[in-house]
Amino acid sequence: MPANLPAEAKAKLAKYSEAKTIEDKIKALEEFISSVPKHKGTENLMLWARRRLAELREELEVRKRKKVGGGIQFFIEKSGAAQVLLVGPPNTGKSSILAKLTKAKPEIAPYPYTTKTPLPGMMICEDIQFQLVDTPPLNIEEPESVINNRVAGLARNADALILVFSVDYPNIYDTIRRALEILNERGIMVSRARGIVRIKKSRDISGVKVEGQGRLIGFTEEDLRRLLAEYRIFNAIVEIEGDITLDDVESALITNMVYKPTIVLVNKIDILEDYTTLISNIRETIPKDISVIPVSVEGGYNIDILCNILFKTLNIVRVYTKSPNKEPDPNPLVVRRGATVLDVARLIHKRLAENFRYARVWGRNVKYPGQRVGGDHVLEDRDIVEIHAY
Ligand SMILES: Nc1nc2c(ncn2[C@@H]2O[C@H](COP(=O)(O)OP(=O)(O)OP(=O)(O)O)[C@@H](O)[C@H]2O)c(=O)[nH]1
Ligand SMILES: [Mg+2]
Repeated sequence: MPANLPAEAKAKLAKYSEAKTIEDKIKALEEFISSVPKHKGTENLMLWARRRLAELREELEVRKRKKVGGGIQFFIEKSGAAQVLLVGPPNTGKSSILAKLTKAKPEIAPYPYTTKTPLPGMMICEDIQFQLVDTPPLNIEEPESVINNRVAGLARNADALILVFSVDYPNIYDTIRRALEILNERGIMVSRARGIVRIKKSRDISGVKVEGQGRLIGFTEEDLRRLLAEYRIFNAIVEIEGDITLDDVESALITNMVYKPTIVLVNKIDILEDYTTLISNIRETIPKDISVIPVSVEGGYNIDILCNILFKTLNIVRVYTKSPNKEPDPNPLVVRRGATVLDVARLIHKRLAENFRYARVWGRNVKYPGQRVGGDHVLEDRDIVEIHAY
């Protein structure tokens, strides 16, 4: 249901997203809340606004405490090809996974709420590394718990999520549903649903540019520009995937929903004689685009396939660059699937892309090794590229 916000509320929301300090954000959000008419169409919006306000107030508290000393660090700087967050209810084996796949030494214990702060470790997958981050558990019993906001905050910054559940939960289906709800209510989407909208405000471009392979359903780019202008957004890239309506764009603007590629691990299957029915029932209850993998960390079952699954879920490929008459660089560039030769040139240097002439490619998508290709040639995993420029 569309929110149909009055102009005043839209202006306040713009003020909120432009605010630089937490104090200014809190003030703008308070004003926004009081300017929104209360009806069915604004229910979700109000839920989001109140929750965001609570998060901001909490953040302000934490900062104040930090100045005094102490305070917990709830942000993990990214490293490696992607940051992948281990998320789930208590005692499901998140820390055990981190310990198994990386050199990190988290605390592991047979009781819930062992992990108190996030902890990173590097997981080696062939010639690249993913940063795995262990997190404190989601509180399923008390969805409004502060810890859920913090974990969602970490998830917002991550590139992908591994949701970890365990077969020793009495009602695993309900637990999974509630965990997904906790994330969704905090703006983290784990499924692509119909389509995705990402709005990137940028001063570097002028005007509103639509990118991606999605389709605008029932509206034009001009309608989109008009809507963004109402929110005082004049320079932005709007990335769309799948089928997008104008309502989807407005929800993305208002609630700041983000999509995170996600896989679900169902751990401790060593306890069960037969897990096939359980796994297929779980697959039935969650969105189809999420892989559900039965694992046993302690038994070492299905742990070795995680690299491969992460690769697919993150939708990335490795590309090795080389100079003429030299061996390829052993360290690959990691790019999104569908990236072209020109995208890779741009990654290396802006000027290399501007002065691009042609490239030679060795790999799967060429007719013979070292084939000459243009800038729009799409690269495959493990391709070797030699770029020639003026
Ligand atoms: N049977 C069995 N037990 C496991 C497996 N993986 C982990 N465990 C046990 O489950 C308990 C909890 O493991 P942790 O790794 O601490 O779980 P966690 O999800 O990090 O727990 P919190 O930090 O409290 O959220 C420990 O006693 C582990 O030894 C497994 O594959 N099978
Ligand atoms: Mg733990």
